[in-house]
Amino acid sequence: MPMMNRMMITNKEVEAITEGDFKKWLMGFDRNNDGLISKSELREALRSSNHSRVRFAWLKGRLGMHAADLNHDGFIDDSETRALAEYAREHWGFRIIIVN
Ligand SMILES: [Ca+2]
Repeated sequence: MPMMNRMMITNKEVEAITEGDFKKWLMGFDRNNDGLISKSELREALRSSNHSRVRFAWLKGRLGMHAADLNHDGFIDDSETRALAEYAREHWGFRIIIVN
């Protein structure tokens, strides 16, 4: 399991996390250690986040993947985590500080 407590990612009582924290959390679900997040790995990350809005992990994962997978290869790579962080903030209620 990723080191980050699942509640940290969505609990509104808790301070927002940084983009770097989000990336670490996400990459904790890189089960085959290929440096990419697949659809199923993203789904698992969403399920673990335990947020009330994340009830349909399959669909939400699919939409998130669609939004963040900029080169359409079916994976989230290092350069696409920013797009996913922005998507997660807007659509999944994640509290992420994104510094431009
Ligand atoms: Ca992977």
